[in-house]
Amino acid sequence: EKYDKEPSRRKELIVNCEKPFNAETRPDLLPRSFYVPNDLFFVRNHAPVPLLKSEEEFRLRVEGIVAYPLLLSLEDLKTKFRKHTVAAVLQCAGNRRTEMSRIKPVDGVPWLHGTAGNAIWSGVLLRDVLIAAGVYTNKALHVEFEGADLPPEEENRRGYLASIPLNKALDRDEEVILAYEMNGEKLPRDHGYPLRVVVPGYVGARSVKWLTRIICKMESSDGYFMTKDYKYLPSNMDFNNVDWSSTPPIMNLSVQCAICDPLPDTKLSPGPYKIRGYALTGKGEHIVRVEVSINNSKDWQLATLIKGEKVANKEIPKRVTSGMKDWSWVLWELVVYMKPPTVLTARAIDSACNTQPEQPLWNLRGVMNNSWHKICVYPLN
Ligand code: MTE
Ligand code: MO
Repeated sequence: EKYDKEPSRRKELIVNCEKPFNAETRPDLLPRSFYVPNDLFFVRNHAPVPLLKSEEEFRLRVEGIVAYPLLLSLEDLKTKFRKHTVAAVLQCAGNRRTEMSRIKPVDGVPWLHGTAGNAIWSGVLLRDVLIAAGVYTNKALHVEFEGADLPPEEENRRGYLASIPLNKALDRDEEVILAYEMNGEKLPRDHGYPLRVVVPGYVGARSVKWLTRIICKMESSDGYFMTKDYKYLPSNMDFNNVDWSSTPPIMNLSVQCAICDPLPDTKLSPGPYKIRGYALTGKGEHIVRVEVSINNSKDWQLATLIKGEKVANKEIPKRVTSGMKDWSWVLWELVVYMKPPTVLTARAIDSACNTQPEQPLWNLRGVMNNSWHKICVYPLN
């Protein structure tokens, strides 16, 4: 059986699909710590988790439009390159898809708002590896990543594929890394052991797990998840008239905000409550404001933002970059007196004044839903 070597998993995850394993964090667990514990972090797999015989045997190939193709062991990466640490949120483009499907059915895993998570990633800068390989910056325009897993969607291709622009990869302030640690621990199998890409500020689909190959190319990847999925299609397209080439692959995250505690449809007696959630954005911008309404979007109050920097009382290592960009989420909280039934709404604004739409913009794949987050709370009896 292809799925009999899967890792063990926490029962607290909300499982949407066992094979391949797809599970989100129960949203009310998310704001409990600034970094989501590894075993509670959402998992988005498209195939069985690849099994590595031994760490010593692992090799990463770096090739394509480069002067010096490389074959690197994990030891090479750890000893020949400077270690880099970045705190970055990962969010699946399908986060909050279920809410969008209330407008009209969409195609994809029915996620709530639990497919986002903040973590500390350590490894080496992709930039350093590409420079070591002598990438031809006058010719190559994209960097393609290949994972060791084989999703059925990839058909006759080699593995899970995605690419990012070479500019993003080479810019040290973008902090794209090849990570072998997550929150200070060895990368867990579900999250890409032994090596994954982390592309800060991009949708999760570009952060390729179980990375085995990097290819510098002229064109962006023709992988399934670049060309026929993770696209924000026009709202008039459905399966009968879909034209995948009409729309580019999604890269940057947009402003997002979610109420995590209380959970939707919770029954509460009247009283003071602390509402909690997360907010995030793309392009290295940071969240400057979260507004919350407890009377169905009539009046708004400012939530307190929590920008944690410490993990287990240890400062995360100072960035070697200019550090002007922010790839983490923020947590937020607001104490209010609630009298159910009522509708709670939350919305965020980032440092480039990006805002969220009031309603989801429906699209076939149900991606990039960043509309105002609304949940209902009901009286206890
Ligand atoms: N990489 C590989 N090799 N295979 C995958 O199925 N899924 C992608 C991305 N990288 C995927 C992958 C998607 S769609 C997301 S949202 C993130 O991994 C999820 O990362 P996580 O499972 O560590 O949370
Ligand atoms: Mo995803």
